[in-house]
Amino acid sequence: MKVALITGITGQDGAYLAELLLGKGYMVHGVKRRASLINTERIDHLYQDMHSENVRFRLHYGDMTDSTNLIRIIQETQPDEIYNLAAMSHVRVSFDTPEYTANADGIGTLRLLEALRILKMEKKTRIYQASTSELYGLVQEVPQRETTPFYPRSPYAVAKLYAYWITVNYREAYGMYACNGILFNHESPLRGETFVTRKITRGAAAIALGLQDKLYLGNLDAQRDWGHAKDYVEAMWRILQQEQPDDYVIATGITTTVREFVRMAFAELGITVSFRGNGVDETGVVTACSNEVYALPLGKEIVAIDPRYFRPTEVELLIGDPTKSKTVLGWEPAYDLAALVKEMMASDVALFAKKEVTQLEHLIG
Ligand code: NDP
Ligand code: GDR
Repeated sequence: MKVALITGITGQDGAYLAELLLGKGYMVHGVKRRASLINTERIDHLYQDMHSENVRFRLHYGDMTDSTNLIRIIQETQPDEIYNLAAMSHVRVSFDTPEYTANADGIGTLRLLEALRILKMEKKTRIYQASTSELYGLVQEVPQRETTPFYPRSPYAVAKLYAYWITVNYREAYGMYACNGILFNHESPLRGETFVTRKITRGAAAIALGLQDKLYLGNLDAQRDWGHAKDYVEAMWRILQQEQPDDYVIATGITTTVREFVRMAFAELGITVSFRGNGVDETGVVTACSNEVYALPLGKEIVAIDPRYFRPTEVELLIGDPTKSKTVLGWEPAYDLAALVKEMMASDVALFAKKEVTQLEHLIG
């Protein structure tokens, strides 16, 4: 039985990847931070009683800022594959917590790689590094591919740049099977509530159900290449199954504005949004509402700009070229953006209907 260790298992990707690997017969170990409240909702359905036989899913307390802890977990679990997904992953928040972000997202990767060397497991264990399209930052070339120069635009992206290169360096210096997946934005119903897609689907559901007045957003002009997390964790696994270690862009090749995502989300509910004005004065207005269930007053303003959500330096345009991953990995996404929006919208409407959601307006992101 193959053994995998996933850092960041309580996150969006960790949950989908754990499910995928369990389905493939792996023993899955996950690293989880201690929190004052239990935060395992995304993986609770995978839980197996530790006392029963043939348990294939286990969690270990750990943190990317704690070397000795990581060494011990790797020594105990002896993984064939490590998926390093743990990170302070919110770009705007990284401007508030730059030092911590560098430590967890940058040096954290080094800690894992060094742990493998210290334990003399550098030839046994394959390691996947969760690299990001944020590395491209300020546009140098579109579509962005494996050879496009990097120009990071946030403390998050700069930390991830270090992680990217230390992964390449350990591959070249020590012959480790260490790979970067340069993943473009990927979303799902499990996406954190402060990332823009989930914020929009959640906000649209709450507005339609009369639970929220307005949705406050930042830069509506930003363009992202959005895919579904379920498709992207499949690519992570494929990256570690190749004969030779390498780095791959994972993307759909299609880019869409935040504004268009807003339109698509509300359209799922039968609500037509039209935008007026430019820049900070831009607002969304309901001009028509074809669905009686969510009958909002005509002309009601439902989207407003709050400059708090602007970033000091923004990444305006991301569009990836997935040619290499399609040809070498045979990877093909099953979801398109329309199917993704549909699934996220349906999930958030159902959550609100079940009253499982509390308002989180104090969260900025
Ligand atoms: P999430 O924010 O949903 O999950 C991040 C995970 O990392 C959580 O399990 C979190 O734990 C954990 N974590 C954070 N800090 C630490 C730490 N110091 N020690 C241990 N664990 C920690 O991110 P995603 O699942 O969306 O992304 C997974 C990875 O992929 C991240 O590295 C992200 O930067 C990267 N990425 C994501 C993309 C995307 O579009 N989703 C695109 C490209 C790269 P907790 O639950 O306790 O907070
Ligand atoms: P991103 O994702 O920064 O691309 O990083 P996010 O969803 O946060 O932002 C996407 C774009 O939307 C704009 N935006 C807003 N963003 C947020 N969060 N909240 C808002 O109110 C808002 N209004 C407009 C942003 O300015 C941005 O341009 C994600 C993370 O998952 C990273 O970890 C990952 O590396 C990259 O995707 C690829």
